[in-house]
Parts: sequence; C-alpha cells; structure tokens
Amino acid sequence: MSFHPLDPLGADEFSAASAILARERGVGLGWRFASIELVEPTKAEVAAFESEGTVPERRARIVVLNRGDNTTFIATVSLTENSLLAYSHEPNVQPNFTVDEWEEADAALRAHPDVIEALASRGITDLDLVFMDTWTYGAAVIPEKYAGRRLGWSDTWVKAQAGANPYAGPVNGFHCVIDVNTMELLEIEDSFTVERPEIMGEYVPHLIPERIKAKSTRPPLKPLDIVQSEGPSFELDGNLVTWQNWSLRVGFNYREGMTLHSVTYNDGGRVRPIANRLSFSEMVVPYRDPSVDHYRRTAFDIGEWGLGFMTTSLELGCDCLGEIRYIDAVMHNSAGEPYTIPNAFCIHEEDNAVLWKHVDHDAGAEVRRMRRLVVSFHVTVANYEYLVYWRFYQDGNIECEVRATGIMVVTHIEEGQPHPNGTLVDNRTYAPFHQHFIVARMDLDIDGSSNTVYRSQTRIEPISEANPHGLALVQENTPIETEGFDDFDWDSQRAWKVVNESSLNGLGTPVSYKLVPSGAIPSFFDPASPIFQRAQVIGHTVWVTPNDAAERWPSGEFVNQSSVDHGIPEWVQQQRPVRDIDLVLWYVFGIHHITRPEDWPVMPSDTVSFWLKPVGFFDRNPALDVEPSPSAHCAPGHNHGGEAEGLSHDHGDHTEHNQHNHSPHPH
Ligand SMILES: [Cu+2]
Repeated sequence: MSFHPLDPLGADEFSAASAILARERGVGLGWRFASIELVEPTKAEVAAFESEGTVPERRARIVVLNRGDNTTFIATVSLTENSLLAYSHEPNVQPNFTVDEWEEADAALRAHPDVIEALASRGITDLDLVFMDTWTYGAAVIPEKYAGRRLGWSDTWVKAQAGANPYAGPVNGFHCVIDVNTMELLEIEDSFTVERPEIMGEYVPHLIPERIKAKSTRPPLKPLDIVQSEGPSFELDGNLVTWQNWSLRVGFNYREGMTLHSVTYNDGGRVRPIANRLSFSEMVVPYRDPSVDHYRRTAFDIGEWGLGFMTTSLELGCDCLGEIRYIDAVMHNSAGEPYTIPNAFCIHEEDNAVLWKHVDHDAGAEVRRMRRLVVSFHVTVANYEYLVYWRFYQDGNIECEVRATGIMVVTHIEEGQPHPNGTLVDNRTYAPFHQHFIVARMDLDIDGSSNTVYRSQTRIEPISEANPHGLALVQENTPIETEGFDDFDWDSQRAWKVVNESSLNGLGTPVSYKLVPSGAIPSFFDPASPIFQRAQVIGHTVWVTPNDAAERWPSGEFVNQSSVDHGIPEWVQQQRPVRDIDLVLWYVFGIHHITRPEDWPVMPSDTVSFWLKPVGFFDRNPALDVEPSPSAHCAPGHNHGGEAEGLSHDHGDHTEHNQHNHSPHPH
C-alpha cells in the first residue's frame, strides 16, 4: 500500500494538525475543531507526483471556534513542515455543528431542572427514555434577542421503553433553545400538548407487537449467496481501485464524505481521463410545514453536519453482499482528536443482468452478462439514512445512486385536526412533506481539462414538403458560453453533454460524456422565501462554473445560521466564460418526499440516480470485448457461437446470479 497525495488525512495527521494550532495559537480548552481536512493537491501537483514522484507539501485546512467569544478562525498548516501557514479570523459566521455539540446539548438539556420539571408536568419522568435532538437555525428564524449566539433548537423524543424508536415518540409543542457554546438553556417553548395516541412506531423485531407479527404471511427466504470463488475482479492498492479498464481513487473529508478522484478508462492502451473529482457538495432538506413544530426544520446535511462526520461502518452480508473489500476512514472529534470509522467504504462487484444480447436465426444467441463495480458509503444523519453508490459499468457508463431510508419525522395531532402539509401515517400521527436536494459537484475532464458543456435537446420539425408525415426529429446541441444555470425540461428530453472539442473520435466528432438527468425536482419555493434565499442553488437543475478549488460549497462555506446563499449564485455573477476550459458541472437532484404510510415506521429505501454516459467518447460499443459467461451459467439450448456447451445444471449456480434474483434458467 503506497502513499498518494490524494490519500485522506490519517490519524497521525489529524493529531499533528491540531497540535500545531495548540502550540501556535493556544487552541485547546474552550475551543472546538469544527473541521480538519486535507488541502488537496492541484491537478499539476498530482501529475508531477505520478510522473516524477515529486511529493507535494502535505497541508491541512482547519476551522476552529472559540466558544468563549463565539469567534471563528480558519487556519492552514503544513504537516510536512509542522508549521502554521495561515490563520485568520472569519467574522459573522457559524461553522458546522459538531457531533460533540449535538451529544453535549442532549446531555445538558436532559439534566436541566427546568426541562425535567416541564417534562414531568407532561407526565414524562424517566429521562433515560428521553432524547433531545438539537437542530441548527437559519438566520431568518432566530429570535432577535438571540442574534449573535451559536444557537440550536431541540426536538424532544421519548422512547416507549429502553431500546425503542425515539422518533416514534414526539413531544409536540415542546422545544428548547440552547446556546451551544455555553450549553446554556435559553428558553423552553412549551406551546401545546397532544394526548399521545396509540401508535406502532417500532421496527426492531422484538418490539413489534405480536398482533402485527401474527398477521405476516411472508414465507422465509432461502439463502442467496454471492460466490466469487476466485475472488473479485478488481484490484485495490491503498485507495486506488482498478477494474475492467476503470481506475479511480477514493478520498474522504468531513463534509462531502467519500470523494472520487482521477477517474480514467483504459481504452485500448490509452488511459483516458473522464472525471478529476466527483462528490456531493451540499444537501438541503427543507420541511414544508410551517407549523410551530417544524418551521425551523431545514437541514443542510453537508454544510451544517458533514457527511464525513455522519459516515457509519458497513456490515458484511447486510450492507453489502459478496466479495467485499472495505476501506476504513479516519475522522476527528471537536477536540481535534482522530478516530477510525472501520469499513467506511465498500468496494464490490455486482452482476446486473444482461449487458447486451442478440438472437440471430442462423448463428444463435450471443449474450453477455453485465458486471458493475460499486463504490459506496452510508451516512446516518440523526433520523435519516443516505446510502450513496457510485457504479462503474463495462460500457463506460457511470451511475450515481442515492437511497434515502431511516425514520421520518412525525407529529401527533388531535382527532380530526387538519394536517395540510403532511400525510397521516399512523393513528393521529402525520409526517410532514419535505424534500431532499442533493448537489453533486462534478469536475469532469473528458479526455483532458478543456471541456465545454452543451445543452442537448430534441425538437420536432414542422410538417413540410420534406417532412410530410411530421416524423422528423432533430437534436439541438447548444454550447453554454458563460457560467450560469440551466433547468430540466422533460418535454425536450434535455440533457447536458460535456464535450472536449479538440479531441475527436474515430468518426471525426468531438468526444463527450452526457449527464442524463433523473430525480430532478423543482424547488417549489417562492423566491422571496428566506429558506430559499439560503439555498438558491436548488432553484436550478444544472450549474456550470469554471473549476476553482476555492469554489466548493454551492450554498457557501458557512451555511449554519446563514441568511443568504453565498455560494454558486454569487460566483456566477462574475459571468466568466466556460467555453473550452477546466469546468465544474453541478447537478441538483433529489427526492420530493410526499410522505406515505408505507414509509412508516421505517422507510423502505427511496432511490434516485443520475447517469454519466459516453456519447461518442468511444468509436463503438466499448463492451464488445466482454467475454461470454462460463456456459455452465446458461441454460442448455443456448448457442454460444462456438463456445463449449455446458450442460451442468447444478442449482448452486443460481447463487451466482445477483441480488435482484434475475435467473436465466428457463425452468
Ligand atoms: Cu424524506
């Protein structure tokens, strides 16, 4: 396992980074390390390392918070030189929340005599069953008297018993406002009470009542084992993954979680760049219910909480099936001390049914199975889970899929009380509508850094002498010359091609990859909404900007308690040209979550994805050379065009055909 400058920071490096600030600026007790991340090497530095072995200076960027006077500082340190390179005060901002603050706020509130008394008057006396879930504020909903503080507001949840689902027991009309620097309870908002309904909010088997379990008619499943008797077909060297002509590096930071770097495809001996860096740079989850329990509930899961901090360990056989290779991740707490997240990233192969096929009446059938490489990680953000899968295919496709699962936020209501902004999911219990917007940041390098984004859409030609039946379709490709945004348009099947205008394929046309949109949703916000003002990036589907390492956070670096989006809407006002340059394509997609009873008490994964597909990047189907599967996997009667026929019909080979239960056997 060899070092690479794109490797994420290790435990010793986190410790060294925080030690430099302790030594040089006295950062210690009374401070928090909001974030420590690698300053990633530039493309030129990576190239110099790979060609000449020149190791760039290893640097870290650190954001620290002085709890005493609520001031924020940004530091850059050299880990190579063990020195402080820069240190500056950043006025009027609030860094991301830390896990320590979230946990300390829970402990402080539960131990507070006023909270204990107020809960007791609601009949809640066992504080071990109580969980105070502290959320962040947007500036517009912070009470004037608390302006300037580092502020949190808490939901209160009560479990029915130890080990039960806290999110099944909302204490509605009861919220605490807390200064998270001092952990001082500022206010208890005790506005209304609802008699607790009888509900079934449990998903752990031993807590599900017998009357419900007894109704199950579901027969048990027989084992479905994924067997790769000779091991996986990919190779892993440190964080470098190579598979079926693909090569990529896995990175990691507190905010984006897993990042992918230096994605290339070996096309007949020519290693061709496709993406320099792929990540999720923001996630915005506005709850669309203005009631007193929910009006503050807008989460920036990346900017306020950090997918890296929320990354959870994966378990073999549960989260991933088959021949899995894991990579551990290292994060830090708010004291700047490192900790390891074992099995944070999962790398494995999946069978995905048929890649290509044709049955010729003379020559018989040619069929190829599709195999894909999956690189994934999971995050748990309080009640919700996001499962992120980047998939690489033998035909050059890249698919990015997100699964949302976990527990919905619910509210109890009185019998017959209207709930216009949510769906009834249990007895006198509704789940507010909300949306999950994800912003993918894609620094694509199609055959190199100089690229142009084209809007590509279909138009019908009017009926004319040349087009008497009105059949003619034309594809319009329009280059985007200046940075800015574009919106989805299903009527024209609009997509966006990232083109290298100076790299031609064998047919003489410029090579490209196309962003094929799906899961694009409208923001459904009045532009005057203060919630929208903080997250204007979600107002459009696609943004194109020049690649600037300083422009990473589309709603601004400091979104906690923000009032306006200081990210992408401000950058694009520069109106920089984006023709034939190193550019970044931003894609806004997500889930418009109109809640369902079926999402309760635990939500079956809701899936969204988008694709990056080669369009004229190759001269022909690049998967033409995929070899036929061993014929023992196919039923007799199929002609493999000269391949040896296998009549072995061991039922064990069902097991090799994937989780989706696609079986090629005709019986
Ligand atoms: Cu949702």
